Amino acid sequence: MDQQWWKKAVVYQIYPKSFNDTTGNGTGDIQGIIEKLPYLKKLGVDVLWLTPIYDSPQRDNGYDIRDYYNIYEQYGSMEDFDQLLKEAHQINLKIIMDIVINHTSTEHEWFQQSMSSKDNPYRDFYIWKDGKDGDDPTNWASKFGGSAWQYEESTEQYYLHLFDVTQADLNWENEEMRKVVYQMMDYWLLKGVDGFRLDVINLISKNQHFPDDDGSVAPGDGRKFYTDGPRVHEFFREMNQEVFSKHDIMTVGEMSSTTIDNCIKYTNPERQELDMTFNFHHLKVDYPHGEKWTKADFNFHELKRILSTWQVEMNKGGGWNALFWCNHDQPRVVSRFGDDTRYHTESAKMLATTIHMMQGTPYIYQGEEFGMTNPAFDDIDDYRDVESLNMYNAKKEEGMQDKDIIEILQQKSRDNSRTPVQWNARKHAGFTTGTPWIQTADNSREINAEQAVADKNSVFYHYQQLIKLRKEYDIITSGDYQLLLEEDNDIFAYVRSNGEEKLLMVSNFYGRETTFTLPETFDVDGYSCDQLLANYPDSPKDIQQIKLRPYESIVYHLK
Ligand code: TEU
Repeated sequence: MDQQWWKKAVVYQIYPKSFNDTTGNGTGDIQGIIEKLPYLKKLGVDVLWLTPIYDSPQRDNGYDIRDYYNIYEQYGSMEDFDQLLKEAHQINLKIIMDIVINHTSTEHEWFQQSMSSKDNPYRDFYIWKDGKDGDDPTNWASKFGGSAWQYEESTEQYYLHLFDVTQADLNWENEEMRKVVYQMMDYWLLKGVDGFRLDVINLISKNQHFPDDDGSVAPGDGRKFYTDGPRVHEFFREMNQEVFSKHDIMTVGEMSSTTIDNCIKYTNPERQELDMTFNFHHLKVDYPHGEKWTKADFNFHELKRILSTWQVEMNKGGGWNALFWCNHDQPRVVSRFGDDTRYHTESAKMLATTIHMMQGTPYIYQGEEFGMTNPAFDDIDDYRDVESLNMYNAKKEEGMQDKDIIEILQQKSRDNSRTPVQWNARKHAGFTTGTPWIQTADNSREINAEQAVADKNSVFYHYQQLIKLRKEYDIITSGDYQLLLEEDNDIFAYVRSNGEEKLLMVSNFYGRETTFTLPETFDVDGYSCDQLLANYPDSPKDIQQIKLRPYESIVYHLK
């Protein structure tokens, strides 16, 4: 058994709520996933990551878990899940679960117990503190707005919630709590799931002094007191020993505001913590001065610099990256860094190539494989996301005009990626026969899976090709990475090298023509050069000087 099979795997992320509804209740379900297994197999992915499907009041679409041992009833039953797992395994698709163990829903039994009295055995499963001079225990802000502390009158203490007020942070200092969490994880692995995506897992260890933030980064920030916290590596090693090491699985940690040094430690196999990490630095290049909630262009130079630094440094330190543009918290990449109208197909393919030829394990988010776009909702009533709604209310209170807030949401809201998968050109994009829980984007006639599968030049087949290349060319997994033309304003180009072999990836990131000139330092004497992939039919074969059309992207193999 290849212990590191996930190094050559491609993962497909499913957000079940918006994937495929078979009951007509407007919400996706597990049977809907089963129905689409042949489609996913055709695409060629190896692993499916399901965002949380556990029983939950759905304040944060399942990231608020009420019962880790049950399935959210609108998604189906445990029998449905077992069937999905079995049918996926029959066609060699693995399934990883999203596990949320930084916090639970306040409706979770543990929290209900914990809240009931100070001497309840579950009290210490969560983080309860006295107030300070009649105020919150610290000045930390919740990531979804407002204070990170909520006062509970009955026991006259505050509990910590880094996210929504209904998402109470678990107390990882408590050994008993850790034990029952590990048992729960083991339950899923014994069922046969193939691993975990661990939600905001680098936030589990809090600085036990609970200091106030001095506001040097942002008012009441607090992140430095719980991000990559004091005992986080110790907890991962324990989790690995107690749970992961007993199974042949993959683990990917979602790392909020992390550092390369920590991610190397998290994922270097010698340390026995996790297999790979998501980080988000490359997706903050349109957050000027770190501010998400503002309309802004993206900084192309920063994008190249950040992705390249992570490529080089993680490799040097023996770590492993998860590669991605999209997920359920991020806007659609073709709308964000590409052109979702005139050059929709070209730019969607270009972006796919640029990320897939890097070192790491690529993740494709549902709909990305045929170029789904942001929906550009212009009415606040179309938005569903708790973070977006909180932000809307906060900006309103600050006196911002409705129109201006909507413009920000159209660019930044997490709902941009949560609209129903556009399966075909029929009503509600073929997602449901009922009323979808969130509106579909209005371009499903032109952009949908059915159309993409019918067109051999579609974005879908480009992704299929990228997945195949990863299996055929070891260099994609193992080659070193070097950024070329760092200062170029239009071109993202890099070389992967592996002994005598090289891959050259060249992408034009803009809708204007430009010319790539091979740097003199790049010695190609004695190499023969093949073109592996392109997004225009007749792209140039000679790599000395390449005239690039809008969003043109080409991969060459040199031997
Ligand atoms: O997200 C963690 C997280 O911090 C973000 O991606 C967050 O949505 C963004 O920074 C807000 O601006 C994870 C999940 O992916 C997300 O869906 C959950 O809401 C969150 O954790 C809480 O469980």
